[in-house]
Amino acid sequence: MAGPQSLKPLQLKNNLPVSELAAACDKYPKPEGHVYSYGTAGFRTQSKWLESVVFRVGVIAALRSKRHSSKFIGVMITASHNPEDDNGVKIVDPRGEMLPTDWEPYCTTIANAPDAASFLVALDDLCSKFKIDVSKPCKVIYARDTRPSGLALVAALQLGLKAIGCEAIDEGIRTTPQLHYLTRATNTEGTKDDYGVPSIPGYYEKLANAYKRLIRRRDDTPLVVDCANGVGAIAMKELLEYLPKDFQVTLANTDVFVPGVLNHLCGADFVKTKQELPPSLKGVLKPGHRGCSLDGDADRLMYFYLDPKGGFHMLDGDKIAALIAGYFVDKVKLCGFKEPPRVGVVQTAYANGNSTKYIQKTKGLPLVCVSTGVKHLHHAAEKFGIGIYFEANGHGTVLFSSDTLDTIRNHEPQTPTQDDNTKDLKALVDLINSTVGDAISDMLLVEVILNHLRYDAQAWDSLYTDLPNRLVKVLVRNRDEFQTEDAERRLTHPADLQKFVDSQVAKYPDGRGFIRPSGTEDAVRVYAEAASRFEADQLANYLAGWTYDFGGMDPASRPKEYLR
Ligand code: 16G
Ligand code: MG
Repeated sequence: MAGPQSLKPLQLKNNLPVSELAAACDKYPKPEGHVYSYGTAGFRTQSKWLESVVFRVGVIAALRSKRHSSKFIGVMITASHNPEDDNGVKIVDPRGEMLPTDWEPYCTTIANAPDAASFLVALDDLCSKFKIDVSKPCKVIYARDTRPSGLALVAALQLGLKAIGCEAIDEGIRTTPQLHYLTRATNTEGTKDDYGVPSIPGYYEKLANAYKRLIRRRDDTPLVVDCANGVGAIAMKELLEYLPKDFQVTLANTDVFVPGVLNHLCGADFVKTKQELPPSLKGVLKPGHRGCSLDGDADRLMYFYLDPKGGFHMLDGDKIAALIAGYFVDKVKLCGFKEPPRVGVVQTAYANGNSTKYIQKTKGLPLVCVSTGVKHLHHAAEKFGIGIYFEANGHGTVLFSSDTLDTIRNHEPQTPTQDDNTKDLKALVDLINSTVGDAISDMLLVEVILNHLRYDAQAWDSLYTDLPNRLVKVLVRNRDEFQTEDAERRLTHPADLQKFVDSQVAKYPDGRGFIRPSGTEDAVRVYAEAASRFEADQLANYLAGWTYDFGGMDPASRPKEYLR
């Protein structure tokens, strides 16, 4: 271990508090042989491997704050929908966005530095590369989800912040989107971009007041919310104190501090991957009710309902995007703007083919497809006046450009209809958490739209019919051997595998398929859709079988459901 003494010969270019950082680093030694990577969801792995990483993230976040004129940087400790024993950490930028990609490799290098000396050298490189003035003050705001490992990780984070002399606000147990909100609201307080009162009551009041301005007479159809036994349960209970008493809701899976139940057989990821009702909702969700599931950190949302025969129907991120997009395009028309903001939609390759068709052909909206991961969707959505982005897995939100916000603010309606709709649009801006996908804000938005359109779940579902699809996770020797282009819709390597995909897909009516390396797991994902359930499954299994073999795995151990 490198103690402060052994650091004497280090020649650093930046005036970092070397001895404080080195002493603190030695308290959280990096586990030998473990390799970390700052990916789509920050650092994420089993919680027992994370203390050294979270300590170092504290220091990086502080440096990012120095880089950003001492604005608050957010740090969220969560592993979202992953198992309870996992945890993770990610950095949130001043306006609530994700950390820019050019910092990611530096985070990875810093996390993997084997000892204090190399940790300091890596920090020094970061400071030089991004011209960080180390003498500036720094501020970090942080929160964690309900995972039991969160407390020890917070202690590691605090030591990192202390070692670099960072001012810090501990927000305790919060949803990921709440932390994004707090980061932006704290940084914009009292400015022309004021995002709201920078407190948790401020967050609930902003959402609840906007909801009250929007909602017309409510029908009596109850909503069942599956809180995944996670932090969303706490937030939902708190929010209900601010909502009108006639907001009929049943909260399910709210066992926040019972070990082992987080995301277990419930939550948005369970619903999306299994395409079935969480067993705990049997008998709770009745035909005609609406149900929705949050994930473990409440940034993803899935809706569903039972038909009169009890059949399960899922309304995923694509259905949510279609509902919101159709609603916004009509709303904007009704406001009577001289220069209406351009409404557009961003999806990924996973978007159901029929959702894409509905948005482009039926609603006539511009649509772009980008690589998986919120940062890609968010940036693409910023290019529209009103940019709606959703992943099929239920993560998404709506962004309003600053020009659009000015247009709405300065608009002078000429008729009572224009006036009503402009008021609605102003309230929608407040209802939506634009910093990041927010399951709770999205849920209120869906409830408002269904209320305005007088849709029940079935009417919403009938906007278009999902093409049957199948997602398969395939283990391979090395996922880096799989490289893609065209927003992950085509493989550049192995090129022969892409030729096979093309030849297979062509055989299926409405067939579509792609293969991409996962950004969060050591595996490759295979997606296929086709006109019938049987064909979608068959196409996915063919692609999986070939992926397995091209991935350097032993054909003799190929799972029997894969086809060749
Ligand atoms: C992360 C992403 C999510 C994406 C998923 C894909 C964020 C905040 N989350 O959870 O958007 O859908 O990764 O995982 O960006 P995969 O690369 O393993 O398929
Ligand atoms: Mg999540």
